[in-house]
Amino acid sequence: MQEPGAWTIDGQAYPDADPLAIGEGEYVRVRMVNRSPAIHPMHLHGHFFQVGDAVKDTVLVPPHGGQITFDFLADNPGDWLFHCHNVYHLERGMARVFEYV
Ligand SMILES: [Cu+2]
Repeated sequence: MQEPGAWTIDGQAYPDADPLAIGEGEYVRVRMVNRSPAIHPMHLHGHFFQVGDAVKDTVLVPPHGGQITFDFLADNPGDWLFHCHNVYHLERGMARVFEYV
């Protein structure tokens, strides 16, 4: 059970969240659906990705069912946090770790 007020990604609130296993050299597709009423500026450490014509490390996911999909190349081995840049969301669990395995 998540505590009330937690912000989750796929039902898990960091740090009580499973790492997301990726492999070096893979293209990783991240598909996000925002079912909350808040906008989420999602930030990936250690990598860049393309959204439209722009190369970014942060993308805004619109509220009320907004969807964003991006791909990144796993070319920087390590453990990398992927999190909402709204600090009050991050502090209540809105993060996961991409872990190279
Ligand atoms: Cu957020």
